[in-house]
Amino acid sequence: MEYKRSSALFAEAQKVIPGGVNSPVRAFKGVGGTPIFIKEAKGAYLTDEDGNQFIDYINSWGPMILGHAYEPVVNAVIEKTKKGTSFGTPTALETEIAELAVSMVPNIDMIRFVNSGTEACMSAIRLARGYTKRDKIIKFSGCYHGHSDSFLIAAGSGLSTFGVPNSPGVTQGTAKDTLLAQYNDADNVRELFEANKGEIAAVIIEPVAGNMGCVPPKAGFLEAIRQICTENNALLIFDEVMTGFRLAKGGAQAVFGIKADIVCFGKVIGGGLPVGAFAAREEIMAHLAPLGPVYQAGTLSGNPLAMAAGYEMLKALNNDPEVYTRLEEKTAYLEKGIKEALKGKVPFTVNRLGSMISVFFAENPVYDFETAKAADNPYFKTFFHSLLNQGIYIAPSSYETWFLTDALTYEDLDKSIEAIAKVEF
Ligand code: KE4
Repeated sequence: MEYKRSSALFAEAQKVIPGGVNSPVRAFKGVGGTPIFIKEAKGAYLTDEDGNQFIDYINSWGPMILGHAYEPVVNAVIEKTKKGTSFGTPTALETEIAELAVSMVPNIDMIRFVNSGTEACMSAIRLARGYTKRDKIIKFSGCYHGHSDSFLIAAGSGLSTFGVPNSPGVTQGTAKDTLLAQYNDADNVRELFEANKGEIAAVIIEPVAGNMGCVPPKAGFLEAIRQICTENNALLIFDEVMTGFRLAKGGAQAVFGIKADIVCFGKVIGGGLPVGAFAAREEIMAHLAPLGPVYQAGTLSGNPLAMAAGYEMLKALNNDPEVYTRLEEKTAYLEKGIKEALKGKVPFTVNRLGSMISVFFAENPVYDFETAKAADNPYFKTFFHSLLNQGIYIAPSSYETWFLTDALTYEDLDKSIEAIAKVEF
């Protein structure tokens, strides 16, 4: 494949945009080479500026669960645009999408819309801190909740239970209130609560991790975290920016039958436009301004275009619950094909839950950040570029999950499996 146009565009972009991208993972730093510039997309397919076509397994990092340029979303946004794009006032559509989301997701009474997953998670921990009047939070190594300061934290050294900044610009003052735990290790969470009695406001978790590659929870892990939070009067925050409306209509809460106290959304809920949200039972949400003292705001929160896109997306998913069965079957088919294609060639393991799937080039099972790190190796780079050159676009990092779209046909899946079988390591 030729990437001449993308290369030229990348050179231009780097002169005026840091790294040539508006979000770091797009720069292909994890795999090397030049990022491809996409010109247009439809259904399961991307077309880049050189006219190359790709089967898309990223789908804008999750939102395009029904395929790119999904007609009802496109038409709704066009019609809405003609009536004005933003008013900074309440609109009826915000109530309609809020009512629909509340009807689809268990255990929430109210929802507040924002413009990104970062904003949703940042606001959720502020709400949890305001509600519990405690300062500390627990997050898990390898989980990502957006780029607000409290989350850009690495594990502290040795026995220290509090975190250290993992980005310049994050202060020690912020880092000391974020504790790091190992994913799938409930005892580690218990130890942190023991060492910080009465000080922890919340545990925030990706119920199925997707930012160290796809790492599902071990049996009983989420139940244990739920119980520990309840015993310690701390809130359990499910970051469902990836899993929300993807794993099921009701997201991970519905899949695992676990009640979180606050749930964060992004990606699918916006149908491809900038939308995040956080939701909880009324007793918690009543603490939010203007009702309560916990401040949170946004000029374009709930704007008409994003709400139009999100509403059409949620309506489509709500009216066709079979979509989740189709996605389960397609992703299981792909998983089987990947295993057959790679068997005996390289050390690998595949993690999957629903339509989230990752291939790790590691001998052993991957169940947390430490074991995921073992898979960040040259095999992945070879795999990525070989597939790209065969017209298959997967995430340009072994720390990302693939997101399937229902627009994929079994012919697309077979083509993808054949391409995987042709990779030469
Ligand atoms: P945004 O602020 O990027 O909309 O959402 C942050 C976020 C929060 N929580 C989870 C579980 C997430 O996966 C994300 C964002 N995911 C990344 C993919 N690893 C988005 C891609 C990017 O950073 O460009």
